[in-house]
Amino acid sequence: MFDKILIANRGEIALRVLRACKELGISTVAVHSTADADAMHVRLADESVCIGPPPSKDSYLNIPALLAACEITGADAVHPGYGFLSENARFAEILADHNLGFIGPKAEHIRLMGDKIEAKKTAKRLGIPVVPGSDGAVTSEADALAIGREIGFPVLVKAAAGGGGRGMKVAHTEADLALALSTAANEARSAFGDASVYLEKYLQKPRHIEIQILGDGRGGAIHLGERDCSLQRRHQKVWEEGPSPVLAAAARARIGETCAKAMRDMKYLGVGTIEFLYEDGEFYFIEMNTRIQVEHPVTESITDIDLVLEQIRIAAGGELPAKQSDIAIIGHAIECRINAENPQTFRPSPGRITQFHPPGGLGVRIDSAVYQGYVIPPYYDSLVGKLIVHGKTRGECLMRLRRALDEMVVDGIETTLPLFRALVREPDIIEGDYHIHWLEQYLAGQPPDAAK
Ligand code: MV4
Repeated sequence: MFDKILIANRGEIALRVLRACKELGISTVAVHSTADADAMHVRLADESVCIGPPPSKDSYLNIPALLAACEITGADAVHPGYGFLSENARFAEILADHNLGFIGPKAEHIRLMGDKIEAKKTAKRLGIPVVPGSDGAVTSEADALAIGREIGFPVLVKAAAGGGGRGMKVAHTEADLALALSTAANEARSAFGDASVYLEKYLQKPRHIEIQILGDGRGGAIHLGERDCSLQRRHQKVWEEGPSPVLAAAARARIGETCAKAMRDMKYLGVGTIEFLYEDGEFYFIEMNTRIQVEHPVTESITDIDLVLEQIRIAAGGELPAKQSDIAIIGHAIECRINAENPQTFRPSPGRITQFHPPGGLGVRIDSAVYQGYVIPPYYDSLVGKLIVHGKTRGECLMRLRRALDEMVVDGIETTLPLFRALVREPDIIEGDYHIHWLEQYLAGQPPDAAK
């Protein structure tokens, strides 16, 4: 096991990692920018090192400064959290070159899944269902037209180097295809320096359902069920829940086992998430994330497995926490991402939190690094905290969530709490009847399309 872990992150995820380290008896090193000197992760860690000025590229993304911090403190491993360097294959390799552990997957798997075309080819080869489309990049308009006719319109042109929805264009008919191709390629070139695009059948009203997996790097892997993350705004998840309101146990076992088998075949190491679009009872692979995700507490709540702690154990060469047959889905969990933003315009609202009262009670968890008097700096993401509620049933979970949201106080800044207080009272949300476009339609003041 590691003796001392450097946490290359900030905010609630830095605290989350710290908690797992404490339970494992591992010493912790916090790193921080000059803007984060008063941050909670700095206070709670055993040691801390200032690694640079506020901009992320000069601090939390500054690899030489992080290596120096490891050297100074004698840390023997780095936990990257999410975002920042968590999916940087080069960083994982550099750490290995310096005899430092990286708490994450093998560098080759990070690199593979970072390339959307290669990821899709790999998924297909491993038996994971993918969206019908081109085999790799499309190189001419004529090829694209032939593929479009084969899979049927509408089609979606996606950037190979994309992700997070950037560089995507829908072609509703054959007549739209040429413009969609050139626009997507141009956007991809300027955004990523890579103009390669590929084609997929456009799914009109799918849900976003992702499978959590855990691999030991030696050919053992299990799945921990799914999270439904369909409620998003501008490709930012807002509300995540598990199990999905639309997935039966048999369907979960089937897609879960397909994912676990694929991870066994590739000897995947650590935690990972396989993202799917789900429409008319079918799963279609879109991406794989090779990091711990923001919404991991949903899965922790319904499986009673500490994903961050297990991530650390596995990175140190340990065993998986359970056999697949020992994993059970217990009740229902919902996570709300509470951001420091105007609840209508979503404009960031940094500043001092004058009053802070987190809700409590049975089934209520808050993952947050803020405190009363804390000043949210303007340089980083606007997450104030995550409210995660668990119940025996979805109904009980919603009941507790409504109560917890009403009880929570965050004053001095604007937050998205009012949005969640409205959402938990929306009939479609109560029914679980939503899809990936539901939230944007709702926020635009349109009655959202029915899910089916
Ligand atoms: C799609 C799609 C429809 N059809 N692919 C958006 C981000 C990227 N990760 C995948 N995305 C999509 N891919 C096909 N073939 C619709 C989306 C999409 C989306 C996906 C998940 C969650 C929210 C979304 C919002 C808009 C579009």
